[in-house]
Amino acid sequence: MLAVRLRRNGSAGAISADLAVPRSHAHTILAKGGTGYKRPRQFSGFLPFVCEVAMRGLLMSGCLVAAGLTAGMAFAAEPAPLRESLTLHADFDGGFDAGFARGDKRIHTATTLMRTDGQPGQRRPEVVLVPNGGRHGDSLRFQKTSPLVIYYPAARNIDWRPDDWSGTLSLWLKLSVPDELPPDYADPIQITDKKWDDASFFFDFSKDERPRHFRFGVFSDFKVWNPANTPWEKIAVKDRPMIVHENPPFQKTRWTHLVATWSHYNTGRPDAEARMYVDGQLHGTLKGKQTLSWDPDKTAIMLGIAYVGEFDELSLFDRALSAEEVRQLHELPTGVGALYR
Ligand SMILES: [Ca+2]
Repeated sequence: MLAVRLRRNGSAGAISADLAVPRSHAHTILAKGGTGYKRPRQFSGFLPFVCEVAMRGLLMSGCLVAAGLTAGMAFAAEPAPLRESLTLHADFDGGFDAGFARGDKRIHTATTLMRTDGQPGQRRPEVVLVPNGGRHGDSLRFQKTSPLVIYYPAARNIDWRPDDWSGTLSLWLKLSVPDELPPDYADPIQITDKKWDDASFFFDFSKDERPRHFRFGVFSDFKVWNPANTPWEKIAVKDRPMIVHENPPFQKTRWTHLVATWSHYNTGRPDAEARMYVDGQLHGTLKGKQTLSWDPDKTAIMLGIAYVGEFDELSLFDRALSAEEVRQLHELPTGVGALYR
């Protein structure tokens, strides 16, 4: 019969409580008044005193337990710090392997996009580190394209879940799109266990438009997003599962920050949502049910597919960061490495 409602007040995290009790007990408990607590009424005499003490002890115990439970729930609802949500970070400072990884931190190379012969090691000779050329520290430079594929295994490096899956992808690029980028589609990153249009995420550059569009593609299982098997060219642009930037700000002389978040994937519900942020600002949103069925052991975080340009600060998180957190990420003075070193 005791109801306790607790609130977190302000940034100091102070707890306040409203107590509601049956009217018959109202005379025996501490009640909120003014800036503190006071007893509104008291009985006189020994028996009422004993009853009051007993009741106060009981109610205070109940209040403390309820306060602890409710406060615990309130704090549990707070997002985890960025460092606790990080699942992978590759800064390319002095090496190709990730600096932080919940899974395998080693970069791998395969001879095809299907990666059936992938092995640890960086075996694309035209992919080099640029000392002190990065957004922070060194960077990765794709000097020309190659049929070889470099990637990080996705298992545990992305917190993929078969139900209610959320996450964040963050990276920085630097390039002159008209002067450097090859004429075909170019994917600085693509994450899938199959192919680009079947349970896949990617950032890519379109090939036909001028200026070339930069896009965050979100492709559910092929049979989910394209059950009629409609040819890609016949799908209207507005119906394609992508967030598109038609005039992206890439330059040869400055780094551009790209972030994608996704939330409530693999629920079967329509409240799933993806967002793309460019240089810390929300650029677009893609709403609607998404189902990406992965075999985590076959999924790969592939870098630089048909891409030429620079790349730095690859980060993945196990939840969808808020707009404010994306801004914080954008402004980290020495990069994501400072979160865990
Ligand atoms: Ca770096």
